[in-house]
Amino acid sequence: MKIAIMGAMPEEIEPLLEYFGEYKIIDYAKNRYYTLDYKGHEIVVAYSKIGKVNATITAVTMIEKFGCEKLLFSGVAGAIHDDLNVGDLIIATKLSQHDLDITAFGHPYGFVPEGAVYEDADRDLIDIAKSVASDKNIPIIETTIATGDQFICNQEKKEWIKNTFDAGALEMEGAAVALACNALEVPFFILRSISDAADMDASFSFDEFLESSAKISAQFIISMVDKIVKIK
Ligand code: OS5
Repeated sequence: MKIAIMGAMPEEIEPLLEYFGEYKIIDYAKNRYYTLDYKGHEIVVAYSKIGKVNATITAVTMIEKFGCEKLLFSGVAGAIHDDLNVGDLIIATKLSQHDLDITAFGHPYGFVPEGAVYEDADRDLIDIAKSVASDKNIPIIETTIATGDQFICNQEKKEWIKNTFDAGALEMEGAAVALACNALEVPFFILRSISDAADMDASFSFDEFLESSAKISAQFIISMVDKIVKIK
């Protein structure tokens, strides 16, 4: 089993590399890929750099060049739901691109012809996450994630995303990873820990909590990998 674990920023994968310890480095297409053996399974770790296009390049590279058969994303997100707090873990059930707009042609936001407004995450990986959460007594929230090439730090914009996509959290890469993985028929899972509330204080909260929230997400991903390699 070859498993991809990706983040968008260095801080999102550093706790993983620290935990796994020994790795080889392969530089490809202006990105660095860390390959390692874990309990007899191959793992490829990388951060994509920020945004949907970078995330797509990395996800496709991990699948097509490195042959990864499952992809796990670990990182941070802005909260939409008022009951989410910094450090809370959310898992995406489905994802949508909130900045995709050809509504001028009568289509809904997030939709292009031959596509869909939402991309579903893999049910089996979600079930593994739920079983890890239950084993370890860690609360996780299943929700829709909205993705766009914008750092959201505005209450009005956040409300619009909430009302248009019924999303509980937002970020800048997940739906791109989802689209790439579903197109290539590779099961994927998106985990995020809340770093901010996507409001006027978001950039300050993000700077303060990026590292700690990224660590919370990475620790959960490691437990999931342990469960995945036990099943296989
Ligand atoms: O990857 C981006 C999306 N992430 C999730 C997220 C988010 N997305 C949208 N809106 C929000 N309110 C969100 N909260 C969490 C996080 C990340 C956001 S973009 C942050 C950019 C911060 C930064 N800019 N420069 N540096 C850091 C330093 C630097 C310099 C050179 C190379 C790398 C980093």
